[in-house]
Amino acid sequence: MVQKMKSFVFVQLLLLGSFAVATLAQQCLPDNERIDCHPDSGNTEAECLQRGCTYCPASIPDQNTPTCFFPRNWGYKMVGEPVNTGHGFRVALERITTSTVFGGDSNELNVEVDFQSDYRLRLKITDNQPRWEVPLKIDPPATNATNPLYDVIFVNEPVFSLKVVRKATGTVIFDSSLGGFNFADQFIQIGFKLPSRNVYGIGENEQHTFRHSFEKRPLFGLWARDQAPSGNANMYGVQPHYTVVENDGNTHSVAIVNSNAQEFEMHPSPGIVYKTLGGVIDMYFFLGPTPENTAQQYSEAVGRYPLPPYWALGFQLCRFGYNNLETMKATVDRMIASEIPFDVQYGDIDIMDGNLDFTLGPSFAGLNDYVKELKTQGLKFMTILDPCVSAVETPGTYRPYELGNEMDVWVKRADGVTPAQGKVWPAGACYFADFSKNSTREWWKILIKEFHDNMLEFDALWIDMNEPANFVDGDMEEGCDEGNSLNTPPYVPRSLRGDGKLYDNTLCPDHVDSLGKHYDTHNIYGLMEAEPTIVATQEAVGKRTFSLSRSSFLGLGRYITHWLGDNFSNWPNMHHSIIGMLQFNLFAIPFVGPDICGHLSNATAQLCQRWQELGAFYPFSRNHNADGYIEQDPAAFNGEIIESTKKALTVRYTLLPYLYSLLARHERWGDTVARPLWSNFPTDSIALGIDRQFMWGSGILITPVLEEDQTTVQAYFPDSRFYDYYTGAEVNVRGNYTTLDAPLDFINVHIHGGSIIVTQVPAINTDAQRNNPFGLILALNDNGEASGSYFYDDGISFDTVANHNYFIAQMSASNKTLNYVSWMNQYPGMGQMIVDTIRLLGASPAPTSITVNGAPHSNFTVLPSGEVLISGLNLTANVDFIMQYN
Ligand code: MIG
Repeated sequence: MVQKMKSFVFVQLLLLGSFAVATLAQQCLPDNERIDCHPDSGNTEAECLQRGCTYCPASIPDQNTPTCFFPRNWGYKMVGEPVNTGHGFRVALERITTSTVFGGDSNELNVEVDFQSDYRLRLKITDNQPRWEVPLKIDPPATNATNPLYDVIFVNEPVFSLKVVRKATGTVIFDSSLGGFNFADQFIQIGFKLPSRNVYGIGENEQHTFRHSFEKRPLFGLWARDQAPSGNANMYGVQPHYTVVENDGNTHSVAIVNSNAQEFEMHPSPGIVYKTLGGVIDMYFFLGPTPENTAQQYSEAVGRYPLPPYWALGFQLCRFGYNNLETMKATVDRMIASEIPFDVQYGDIDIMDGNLDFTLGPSFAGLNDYVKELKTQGLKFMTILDPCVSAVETPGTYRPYELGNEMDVWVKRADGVTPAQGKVWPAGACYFADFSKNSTREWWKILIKEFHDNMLEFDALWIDMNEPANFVDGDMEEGCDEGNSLNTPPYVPRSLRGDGKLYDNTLCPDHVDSLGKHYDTHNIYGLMEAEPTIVATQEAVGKRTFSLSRSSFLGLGRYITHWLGDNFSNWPNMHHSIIGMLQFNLFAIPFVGPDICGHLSNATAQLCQRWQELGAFYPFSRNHNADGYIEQDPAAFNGEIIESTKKALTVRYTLLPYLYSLLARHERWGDTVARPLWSNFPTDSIALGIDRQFMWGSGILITPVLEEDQTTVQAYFPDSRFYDYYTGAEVNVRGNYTTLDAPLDFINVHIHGGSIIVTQVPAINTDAQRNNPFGLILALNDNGEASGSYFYDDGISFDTVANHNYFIAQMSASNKTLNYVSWMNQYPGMGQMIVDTIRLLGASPAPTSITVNGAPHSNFTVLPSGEVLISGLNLTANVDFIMQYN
């Protein structure tokens, strides 16, 4: 077919008869090797040739193959030989192409490859001129490079390119000979081939499959935007980071530290064509080789998410538009009455007076007393702040504005003096806080502290609208000056929403903050707000807390976490939420989840039922609704939905110490928490494509129903032992799909053989549950072995890890013996905790006698599934024990 099309095109061209066209036909590159040389509008043959590019129809129609593409010899050549720097190489480049795409090309470049450790490589390309570089904190690797997992190969024909090779396998994990390399003031592009089509990550966009498709060259634009999911539109955050599972299961990831407006094109070679409108090329490669090694190495560089308070793992409830305290109370009351496990209640901007930060409106008078009352019941309260502060209140009445003026905290217009005027939720103009400034951070801290001490004893704060979102384009009074190339760059990626305007629904690119131009700093606005917010909230609250941010950038997870932003109450969005959750785990922001039951539009009862079931397994589990839609807290629905929500959340609460341990592991080692099946089974080719199931750590597999009116679900089980969480029965399918029953009130959960999982007797909230007895699920693998560990602390003090105030148990089972060892025993409360039950799965034939520390223990039953349920152990949790089952 391909051959046929090619010759067809060729014959057509020859028939045209002109020499020029025949020459062109000879220069035609195969479709899969072309990189678009005319991504901007106007794409005639004449315009293409004028630009110095090649014009030629595609061989195969309808694949978004460019007809105007870069010739192979477009780019730069090395000047002299690469210089060994002792920790890598430096190469000088000079531009050999006289044509230009958008002008402003740099003629001389400097390429640095820095062998930072055996597993971490940095590639940086600059033009030796002062240019914007992201002030991102990158931590050094634990060890220097002594025997790197990679080689770097420089190529100079037909132009400069480089390859990164995985030494152990010879796999070329990066190869920029794909071409189309440009380095111009406002247009940098690098195209590179990838070693497989198993590519994940890149955000934030709505993605319909976790593994990327390369068909028709999908585009992902990155420019932080207040944008609910709509196709692959650019959304709230910017995460230029992708992970590749190579064809043999080795894994690597790459972060591109660039904060300008940018675009990833999934190129059919397979490869990526990366474009950015500024900054430099600064890429970090993490060589793994396992998926979890890769996540650990990436998070080591950009920072790991600190352990949240234990209560943050509980179920949380929010809505925009309770509108008054009575409605909020009625909602909480019915939650409590229905006995749905529940830890955190939120107040959104409707608790404010006229949507003004740091105020309480008259319809929420009495909220502070209510919050105090909630705390006596073990509940927590969280509220919200927006970054644009009303600038039009009566003088003397609004301290945030007046103190802000005094402390000079605002983002400025291009003159660097006048505050930029935005329009968001408050009635009139507002000024955007410039969080890159010390004075602003100080101001934010003062206000958060005063708000907490004088008005509302919140336990945590949530920051929204920090893309930053603006309801007008640019400055409310002036718009944006269209006469400069920051506001109207020569090229804006066509995948970005906003009709080619970077300032659509945000500030003007020529607005300024203390770091530079909004053109460069836009995408780190949320990151800049994150640190002062968590620092101030910790100081105000005086205990461990956590915070959510809508916008994100590389490294946000070092400070705070992210919820997936607005979504829709529909079935496809429920599926996509799994993809978003898995992505943010790859981005080192593991404590993540979407708005359960969907934010925008009315949730149906069945959708909300299924979503609450799935939602019990998001690391961050919060139901949140937008104003104007029907109530969707689980207790608002009928008894069946209440019951199934309760059931699913009871599983969550039973597994909370396991979830907490996974988060502790992330903080310490950088592992993912919710992860795709391929993280545990990277050589399983089916697992590589699965995004309707996911795992917690390596121990738990979750298989939700994601479609309406279905009471069965297709579940894939990798070639390993799995057990039904509820019955303990072993799954009788391996390395294959099977159909599972999934009645409306039920979510399938399975335990992976080889794991030892800690559980806890559940209660109505974590406050009531925290000291309940632990249990273990001991799920044997094919060799009759299993292992695991768990972490526990007081769940609320600062820095328990840094201060060594925690407990870790190491557990391993083999030869019909479980060894439970307290590996770290510095949490004083642990002596009051007990391990009371063990569910032994996969012991066959079933044991007839059980001993604990040599003494017979008769309190056990063999269930019909084969599970051995051992009860009444009453073992002090920080004392080592040995259990034998024969
Ligand atoms: O323009 O604070 O994504 O979670 O409820 C909407 C009101 C502003 C957007 C957030 C949403 C929140 C809402 N906010």
